[in-house]
Amino acid sequence: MNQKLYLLDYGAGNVQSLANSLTKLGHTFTWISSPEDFNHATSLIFPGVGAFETAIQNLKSKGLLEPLKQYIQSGKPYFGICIGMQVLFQSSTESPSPGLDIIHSPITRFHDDNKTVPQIGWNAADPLIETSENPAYYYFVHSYCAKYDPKTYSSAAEWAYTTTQYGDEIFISSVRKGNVFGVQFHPEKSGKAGLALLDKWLRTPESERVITPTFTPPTLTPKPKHSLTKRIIACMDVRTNDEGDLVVTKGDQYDVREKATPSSTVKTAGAVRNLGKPVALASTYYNAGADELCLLNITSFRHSPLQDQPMLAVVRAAAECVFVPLTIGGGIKDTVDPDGTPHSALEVASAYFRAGADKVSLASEAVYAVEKLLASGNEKGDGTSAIETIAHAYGRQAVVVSIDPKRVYVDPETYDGPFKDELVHGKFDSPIEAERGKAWWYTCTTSGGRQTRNLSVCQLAKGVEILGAGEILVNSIDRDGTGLGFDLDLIKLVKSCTKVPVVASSGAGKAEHFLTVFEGTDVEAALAAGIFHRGEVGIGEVKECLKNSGIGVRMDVA
Ligand code: 1PR
Repeated sequence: MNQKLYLLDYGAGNVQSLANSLTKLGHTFTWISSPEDFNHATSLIFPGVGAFETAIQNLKSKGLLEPLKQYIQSGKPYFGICIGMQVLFQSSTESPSPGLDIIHSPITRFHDDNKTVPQIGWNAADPLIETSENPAYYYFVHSYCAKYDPKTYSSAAEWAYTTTQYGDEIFISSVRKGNVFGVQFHPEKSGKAGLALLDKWLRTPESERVITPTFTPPTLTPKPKHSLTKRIIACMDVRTNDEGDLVVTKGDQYDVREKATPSSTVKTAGAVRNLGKPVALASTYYNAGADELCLLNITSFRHSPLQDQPMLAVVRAAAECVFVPLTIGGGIKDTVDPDGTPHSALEVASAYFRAGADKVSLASEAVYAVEKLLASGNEKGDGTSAIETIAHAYGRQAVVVSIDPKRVYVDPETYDGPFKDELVHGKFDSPIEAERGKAWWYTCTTSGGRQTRNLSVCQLAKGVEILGAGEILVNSIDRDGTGLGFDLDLIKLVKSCTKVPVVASSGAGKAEHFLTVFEGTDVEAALAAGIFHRGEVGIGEVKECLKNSGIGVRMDVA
C-alpha cells in the first residue's frame, strides 16, 4: 500500500521547515485539516514547535487531541518532533493541561544553576540500545525535557532510545517503542544528519517501522563535560540598494555606504555596499557548515514589513535551501499600513514564521518594552509587549533580542551616573589604542544605532529575559566591521546579567577571534558577517581552528 503521509499542524509554530525538508527529500504529504483526516493517514508526523500548553489547547480547540491519541494507539507509524514528542508524556511542568499519557512520566524544566536555559544548539544523541543509527549531532532548542532517570521515571526510561547530556543533566533525546518514534531535537533543522534521519524513517516500509526493543535501562552518570557544541552563525544584513534590489550589505560601525576614496568613482562613493544576493549567500553558508543563519532587514523600521513582500520572498526562498535554523529580524513591531490597517508585532512575526523563519529577532521594540517595564516599576510585563506576545504563541526559544550597544566614554574619576556598576576600564596595554586607559559604559540604541537611549545593556538584558526572550544577540556598534575582534568586555557584561544563551557579534577579523571569544567568555555562539561575505575566512576554517584548540564544534557540511 502506498504511504499516505500526513503532517499535523496545530496552528502555532513554524511547521514550514519540516514541509521544506520533506519536499527537498522528495516526499509528498497532506496537512491534517480535520479529525477525519487521521483515518486516511498511514503515517503521521507531528512537528510540534512552541509551548506545551499552547499545543494542547490548540489541539483541543480544533478537536484534534482525542483523534491524535486514537491514531497513536491504532499502531500506525507516528513521528513526533519536539513538542510532538513531549505531548506523549503524562504532563509537563510548563503546563496545567495534561499530556496524552502514553508515557507515564513528566516533562520537567532544565535547572539553570550552572547552565543557560533554554538549551539551544547542536548536541549529540547517544544510542542506548543497539540501533543502526549512527551517533550524530542534532539541533535542540528547548527549556523542558524528559529526564533520564530509571529509578524515578521508569516509564520514560523504558521508552528511551537515545540520551543526551546538557550541563550535568541527562535527558531523553528520543523515544522509540512500537509504532512511535519521538525526538526532542529538530531533524528538519539538523542539516545532513537530520535530513538522513527523516528520510530513513520515511523510506523504511511502514510495517518495519514498528520496533519493540527489550532492554533494561542502564544507570547513566553524567560525564564531566556535555557535548553541546559552540555555534558559528553567518549574518546577512539585507536592504534595498539604490537600484531597488534587495542585497546583502555590510557596514563599518553600521555605515553601509561606500566611502569616497582617492580611487573611488562618483558612482561608487556613497552607494550601498553590495556583497551579494541573500538567498545565494544563505545557501553557500549552509553548504559550508554554518550552524545557523541570520537575515536582518536593516531598514525595516522605515516601513511595514508585512508589505515588504520581497523580504518575505527572500525568507521563503532561503528556507527552501537551508536546513539549519534561520533567524529573521528587522521591523518586528506593531505597525499600521499606509491604508490605516493595523498589524500587531505577533502578526508580523507570524508572517516570517510562515515563510520559514525559525526564530525572530527584535531590536528597537525590545528597548522600548524594557523602558516601559522599568517605568512601570513592576517586576513582570503586562503581557502586551511584542516579546511577550510572540513568546507566548511560539515559545521563548523563538524570540531573539538583538542589542545594538555603543560605548559612552566617561571620566572614571568623576563619573557618578547611574551606570557606575557597569563601568568597564580599558587596559593600559590594550592593543586597541583608542581604549587604552579609558572607561565607558554601554548604552542601548534603536533604529540601527540612529537613536541613543538612556538604557544600559544590563538593564536591557535583564528586562528582556523577564519579558520572555530566549536568546540575546550582542552586536557592538564600536566593533562592527572593524575586524578588531569581538568586544569581550561587553560580552562578559551581558553574560553576567542573564541566564539565556548569548550570541557574540561584531568585529571578527580572523578565525582566531572566535577562539578568543569562546576561551575568554562563556558565550554560546559567535556570529560574523564581513569576513564571510568577502571570502576572507571560511566557516570551515573557523571550525578547524576551534576544533584544533579543543572547542566542541559540529564539523558536518551539507
Ligand atoms: O530595530 O527591530 O527593526 O531591527 C533592526 C535590526 O537591524 C537590528 O538587529 C540591527 O542590529 C540591525 N541593523 C540596523 N542597521 C544596521 C546597520 O548595519 N546599519 N545591522 C543593522 C547591524 C550588526 C550585524 C553585523 C555584525 C557582524 N547589525 O548585523 O552582522 O556586526 O559584523 P562583522 O562581522 O562584519 O563585524 P529592528
